[in-house]
Parts: sequence; C-alpha cells; structure tokens
Amino acid sequence: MNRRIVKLAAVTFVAGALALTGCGSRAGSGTTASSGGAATKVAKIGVIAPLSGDLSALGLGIKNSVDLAIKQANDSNAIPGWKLQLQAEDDQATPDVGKNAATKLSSDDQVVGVVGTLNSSVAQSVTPVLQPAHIVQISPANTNPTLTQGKNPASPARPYDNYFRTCTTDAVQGPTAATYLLSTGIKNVATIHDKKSYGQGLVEAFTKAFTAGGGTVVAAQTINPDDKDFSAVVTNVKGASPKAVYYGGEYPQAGPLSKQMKAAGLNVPLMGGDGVYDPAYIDLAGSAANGDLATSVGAPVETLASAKAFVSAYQAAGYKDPYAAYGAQSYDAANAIINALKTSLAKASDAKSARADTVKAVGSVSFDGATGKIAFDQFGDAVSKVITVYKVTNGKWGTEKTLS
Ligand code: ABU
Repeated sequence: MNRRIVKLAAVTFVAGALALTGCGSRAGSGTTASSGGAATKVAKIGVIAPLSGDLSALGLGIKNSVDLAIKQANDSNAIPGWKLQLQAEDDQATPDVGKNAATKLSSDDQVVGVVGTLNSSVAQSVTPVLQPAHIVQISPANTNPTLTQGKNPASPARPYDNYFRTCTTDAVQGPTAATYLLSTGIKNVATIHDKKSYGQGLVEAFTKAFTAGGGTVVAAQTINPDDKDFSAVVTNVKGASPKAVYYGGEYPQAGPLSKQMKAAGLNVPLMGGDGVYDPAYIDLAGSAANGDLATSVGAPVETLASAKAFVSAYQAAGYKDPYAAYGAQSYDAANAIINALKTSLAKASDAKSARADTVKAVGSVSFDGATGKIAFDQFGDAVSKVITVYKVTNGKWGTEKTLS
C-alpha cells in the first residue's frame, strides 16, 4: 500500500466511525452532533427584525424572546430527535434589507419558520419571499390590516397562507384611540403620519372612526421618516388649533415631534399607536412627553398572570435588553411554531420537507400563551384583540385602560 492509499483508508475509517456514532455535523442534511449516540436533527427558527438602528430596542426584545422559547423547548426535549436553533437576521427596519434576509433564510434548508417582522412595510417585502418556500411567518408586531385581509376591507381576502400574527391590528387600534380621545372630550385633532404602511394605515383607521364618532380632523399632515426638523409641519398644525395630535409612525420621529410641538407652543397631547409605546419615546421627547398617549397591542405584560413565567424566565436568562413592547407576543409566536413543529417534524426526515406541514399546523394551534389564548382565524390574525391605552405621567408610561 502506498502512502496515498493508507491516508485514504484512514480518512474512510474515521468518517465511517463518525457516521456510526452519530458524531460530526452534516448541516446540509440537518443532522448535528449528539453526545448520546443517536443523531439529532436540526431545525431552525429565523427571526427577521431590526437588530441595529433606532428601532433595535423593539427588535432585540423580539430576538431574545424567541431565543428564550427555543432554549426552553430544547431543555425540555419538546421535539424528540430534533434540536432547534435560532437564526436571527437584522432587517434594519428597511424593506430591501428584510427581503435579503428572507432570501437568505429561505435558501437554508434547515429553516422551518420565521418570527418577524417588526415593521409592516418590511413584511410586505419579506412574506412574498417566504411564501413560495412554504416557510411559516408569524409577526408579533405588524399591525397593518392588509397583511392578512388584503387591500379591500369590504371584501377581505388573505394574501399569503404562510403569514400569521400574534398582535391585533390597526383596524382595532385606530378606532380604540379615536374612541378614547372622544371620551375625554377631545373633538378636534390634527393627524400626522410618516407615509409608511403602518403610519398611514393607522391614521386612516383612526380618522374613519374619529369622524364617524363626531370628531373633526382639523389638519392632516405628513413627515418624512428621515426628517429631524418638523417645524414646518408643527406650524401648519398649530394654526389649525387642534386639541390633540394623532401620530401614525414610530418613536424615533414621534419623540422629537412631541418635543418640537411643545417648544413651539402647541401644548396638546400627542397620541400614537404601538410604534410609539416604548421608553425610548420618553427619552427622545423629554419632559414634553408628559400627558402624551399611546395605544399598544395586548394587556400590560407585567400585570398578566399568564405572562408571569415568561417575565421571570426572561429576567433569569439575563438578556441585556428588555423584552420591550413585543417580547411576550414574540415568545408566543415562537411557541406557536414550536407547537406546530411537534406535529410536522414528528415523521419528517429533514427540516425542509416539514415546511408546508408546519404552515398547516400553525393554522390549527390553540394554547395558553404568555399574552393569553393563542390561536389564529381564517386570515391568520390573532383571535385576541386586546389593546391598552397608555399615558406618560412623571416621565413614565402608565396604564389608562385595557380593552378587549
Ligand atoms: N405596529 C407598529 C410598528 C410595526 C408596524 O409597522 O406595524
């Protein structure tokens, strides 16, 4: 035997031994190392969210909460023969970056589901990529109604069978804000939005309900999300003498807008939706935030008996960032996928072949999650429609009322 043949024989022997003991890693086939001898297959749950940039306070809470659900599932051997892995991708709150993240996850045969996105506008680019790959997507935060109901609310039609969400939508959130303001005697408001899918849709839903309830929109303005100086818009709005400003968009713009409104003498509350409900809003607005309002999805997590275990496990895990506005919804979204995988992976030889069955199984999940009952209707919308109104008092968000 020459030296080359001896080397080949040695390599063949080692490879054979590794295969017999189940050691080694074959990422393409979904098999990974196992210390116990039996091979363990890998299925990945992706996250697509803003992990950097000014919305990362929300995105990191989403990522960590999914990570927690995955670790708990692995620790309890929730899916015998399989280990779950997190594959988190940063969408930078930007549709094109989100689309690339979705393409990357779709081409990974081990990916069976995705939690995300935060932004409705990013979902509009991500879902069309995940759908043909039969990868289930559950958003904890997208509130634009068209993602599940299509563009015509009078004739709802589900655009993507793989898309679900654990939060309620702006079809509930906008009218809740309108009813709240009217109930406090505010009949004249100005609206401002950031021209993004979420902001514009939220203001439209608010306006319809507010005017139907007897209110008047005395000014309707828009901003650009990249703007820092809102003085022209503030001047226009101030001239219309509103009793409140209803804002459609997120806290990076809403905080400075509130500050600039009050500095210009427009001393009326700014009210926004869930995109505004974060401590970062108060940091940005400073003392001008006092009296401002926001609605957000679900009940306050800290007050929910159903969320106690999530909150203490999150704290015990030692994540650097708070779970933030969508942590509990993200944890529930990940557990909805994990529940589905218990069925879809049971007889699957590899993760990719279980994708379509996972989509079907998510449609039938029903369990008690951190935020309450987790199940989806025929459009993929959460059956829970809970919304809470929050108000800033003494530099902190406090609960006004929770409605379901
Ligand atoms: N729901 C608020 C922020 C995310 C979105 O664009 O829907």
